[in-house]
Amino acid sequence: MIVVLTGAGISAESGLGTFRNVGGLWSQYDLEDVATPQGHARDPRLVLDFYNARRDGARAAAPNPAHHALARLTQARDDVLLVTQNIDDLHERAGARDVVHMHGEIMRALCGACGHRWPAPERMAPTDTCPACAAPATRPDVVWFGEMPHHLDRIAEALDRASLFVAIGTSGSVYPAAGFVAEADAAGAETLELNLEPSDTAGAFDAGRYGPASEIVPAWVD
Ligand code: BV8
Repeated sequence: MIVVLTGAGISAESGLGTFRNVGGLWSQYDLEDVATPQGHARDPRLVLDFYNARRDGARAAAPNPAHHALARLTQARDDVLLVTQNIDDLHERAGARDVVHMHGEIMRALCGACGHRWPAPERMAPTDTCPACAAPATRPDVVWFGEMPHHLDRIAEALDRASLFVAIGTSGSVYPAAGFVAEADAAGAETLELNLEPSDTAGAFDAGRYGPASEIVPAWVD
């Protein structure tokens, strides 16, 4: 079993912003204002416009060679679990199968009242209503800070069986994703970090390869 965890760094060369690099999203916006339920309750228009802009960016972006390499890996083997922290759909657009979006998907909308999910409209507004229950409680289908990520049981079960865990393009700053390397290590897996430069958690990995994802991920896959 190979578990791959991707973060914002794999989409950087597709033109999508990362969070914690210089000029990253969290230097432009206060995470508390745009990526928490409290921020959404305080100013839904600010939050919906933040995600409208990121959805526009994701639609305009194209998968890069790193996304395509991982797609080839998931097509060639049936013992790979591709987990992403990213909310863009570049893995899917590169042809990856069964992508596990633990932090949700920006291309989908969610009704906070009934839990209905549907393809997000071009622009979401606070006045939108749910197509299933008509409640004015729509939001992007993403996991905010303080909210439970998706598919944690499936991920934990895969980490427990993993012989290899590979983290790609993530700073290892956000939990519980940042704790996956320790879970894999405890299960006896080999752990590898593929990143632009050593992350703050590089020391937790058995090995690391550094450089742009579009170069080092195909080199690892192929
Ligand atoms: C939760 C969706 C309860 C929205 C995001 C301990 C245990 C559990 C929770 C916590 C804990 N300690 C603290 C917490 C709370 C919190 C947390 O972790 N806070 C941090 C700030 C300390 N966690 C939560 O709230 C989570 N939920 O805890 O629920 C619970 C309790 C126990 C067990 C389970 C649940 C929810 C977190 C999810 C938040 N939502 N995203 C959105 O996208 O707007 S998080 C967001 O930041 C991303 O999704 C991503 O996951 C995260 C980290 O970003 P990265 O992907 O790593 O990106 P970053 O910019 O940081 O790094 C990019 C890297 O790429 C860099 O290293 C860079 O060098 C590299 N790079 C750049 N260019 C390239 C490159 N690499 C290769 N090539 C390149 N070209």
